[in-house]
Amino acid sequence: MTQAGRFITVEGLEGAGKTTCLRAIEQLLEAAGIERPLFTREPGGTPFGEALRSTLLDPRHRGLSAEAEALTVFAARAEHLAQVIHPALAAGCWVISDRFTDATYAYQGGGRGLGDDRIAVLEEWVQGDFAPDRTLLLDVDPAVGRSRVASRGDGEDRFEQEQDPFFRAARAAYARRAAADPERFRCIDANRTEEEVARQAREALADLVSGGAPDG
Ligand code: Z5A
Repeated sequence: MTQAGRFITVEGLEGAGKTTCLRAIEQLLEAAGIERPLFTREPGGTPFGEALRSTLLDPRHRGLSAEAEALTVFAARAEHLAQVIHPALAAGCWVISDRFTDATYAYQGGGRGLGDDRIAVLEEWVQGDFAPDRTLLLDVDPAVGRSRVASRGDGEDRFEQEQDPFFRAARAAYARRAAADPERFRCIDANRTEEEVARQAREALADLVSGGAPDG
């Protein structure tokens, strides 16, 4: 059997409910008979990327420059693309990534104030014109997202220690990305219940899934 692989990304602020959304996507793909989907994440997805992730999230690196952050996420991404994403798509698998390059535009571009231009240079260098087929943006009020994460009680990583202006700027940068590319983005109101977020996620992928079942 053959199937065309698709590259789906899920984005949003902390506590937006990406995990819930990924579960809904997994169930949707299974119900549609789409075999061997690959779930991965950024930063991470490879041993090298996971090591960089630990470093990036480590609160001891408080004050790391925006430039160093951007270069690190793209180093992890280059390896992720080469070792995981491109091979899986070439094998006909769907790849679903918890965050990708839009997160760099949001957090380093918006949150850290690096702007879009230098990120665009790195994006072109690392990805060429490769981009997700669909991006689900879980839009949540930063205060709502933060209170959900706080109730998990598992300690704060270096990003979770940031203050409201950082998250508001990241949210605004995500919104600009979505407005600039409505073909690729689907915006989900992530302030709603988990069930409602899952419903919106299924709806946002329905067209791709109906065209992506095995054809052999
Ligand atoms: N980062 C970056 O700066 N640049 C980049 O290029 C990339 C990443 C790729 C790690 O990402 C950090 O990396 C990230 C940006 C940076 N930091 N921040 N912020 P991450 O995705 O691993 O970290 P995260 O966003 O902090 O993940 P998270 O807190 O786990 O968020 P989530 O996956 O969206 O949330 P969740 O685990 O699904 O839900 C959190 C809790 O809320 C949980 O108890 C749920 O049961 C609850 N929840 C979820 N949905 C709902 C609803 N709808 N109602 C009520 N309660 C809910």
